[in-house]
Amino acid sequence: MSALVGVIMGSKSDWSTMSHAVDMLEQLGIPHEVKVVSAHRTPDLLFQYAEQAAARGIEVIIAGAGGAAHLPGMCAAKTHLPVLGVPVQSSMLSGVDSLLSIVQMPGGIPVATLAIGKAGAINAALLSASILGGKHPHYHEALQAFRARQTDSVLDNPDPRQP
Ligand code: RP5
Repeated sequence: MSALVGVIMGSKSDWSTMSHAVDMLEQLGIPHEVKVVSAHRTPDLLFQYAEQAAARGIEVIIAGAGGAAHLPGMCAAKTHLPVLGVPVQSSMLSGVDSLLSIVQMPGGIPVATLAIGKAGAINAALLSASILGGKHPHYHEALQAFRARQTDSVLDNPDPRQP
């Protein structure tokens, strides 16, 4: 099946964060593609990617970036698809710069902004399943199964001294 979720990031250095989104998409069985697309270094590629994504069958875009993180916002400006922004933890400002760059979109062009770093990447994949599940119910089922396993893992081992 062709990709339903496009995972893009500003640099290969974002992969250690964004790989968590991809791992979760794989766990949920959601077809996806992964690519480095930089708002600053490859702006023409970003426009092309965002403009063509819907016609290629992509239904959700996850965009991760760090620092002056323009990628999710510029991507959202060029597509009607939902864009989920993941702020990558930067070395200088610990990702607060990334978070504010992504979350503070002006009214009119939304980016659904997740938490900084690994948690945000994982949750972007889970949110993709929520969005896709409206049209493809089996992704809602995969999401519910994941959440049931997560609940069981807490209930089955509630002693904090046990690993
Ligand atoms: C952003 O600049 C990327 O998303 C990355 O988080 C940050 C640093 O990129 P590199 O200098 O590591 O390539 O565009």
